[in-house]
Amino acid sequence: MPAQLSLDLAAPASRVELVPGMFLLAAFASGVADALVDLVDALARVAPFRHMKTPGGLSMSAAMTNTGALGWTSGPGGYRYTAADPETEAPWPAMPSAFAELATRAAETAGFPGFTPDACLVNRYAPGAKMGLHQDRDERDLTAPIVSVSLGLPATFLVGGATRAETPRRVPLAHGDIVVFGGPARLLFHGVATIRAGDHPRLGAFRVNLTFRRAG
Ligand code: MD3
Ligand code: FE
Repeated sequence: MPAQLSLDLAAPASRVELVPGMFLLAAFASGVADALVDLVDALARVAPFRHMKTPGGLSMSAAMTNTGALGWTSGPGGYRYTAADPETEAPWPAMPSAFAELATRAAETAGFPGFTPDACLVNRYAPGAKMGLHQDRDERDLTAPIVSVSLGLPATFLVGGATRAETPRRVPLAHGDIVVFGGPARLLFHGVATIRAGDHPRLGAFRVNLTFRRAG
């Protein structure tokens, strides 16, 4: 089944540049979204979702896990990418080829050919969870884009500016939507507004976000 996922990406992609370097590919993953959720379920049986602590000791409201050669972690030592899951000391589970292929195709559609992710951070939000405004700058190669796939409950992305002071723009995202951030958008401040209660047919009371990166 995973090998066939990419064949289902038949719908012509709509591509909207929301701010320079940031592209919304609405419904790009709709045809494979339920299969992606199956792969997330399998991943979470090996590397369970957990609430990481910020360097300051606060528990993050989104639960996280990773797949790929590198995984993003947060703890008393700061933010870093590691090859092993600190909970089990085992390597993070290998990235499913369907994940990597989807990310590569989405990046290419947005104008970033040759994107080969080595890390996929999986964020899981229950109603009430959110992600505060931050920049993603722990990756070695900041010329590579980030590809974000939204699954389950809808969310409002907050897309700010180059400084924390700018009022963020609100972008609604639904199951199957993909956003690609590259070039001038790569270091923008961004976050996720508090998830509202809901019942998604496949994910129930959860939103899951796959964030593909070139970390190493
Ligand atoms: C880069 N996750 O994991 S998707 C994260 O929906 C994260 O779970 C959010 O931010 C989530 O670091 C958002 C990734 C994202 C969104 C907006 C961006 C990356 C971005 C804007 C500029 C640059
Ligand atoms: Fe981020």
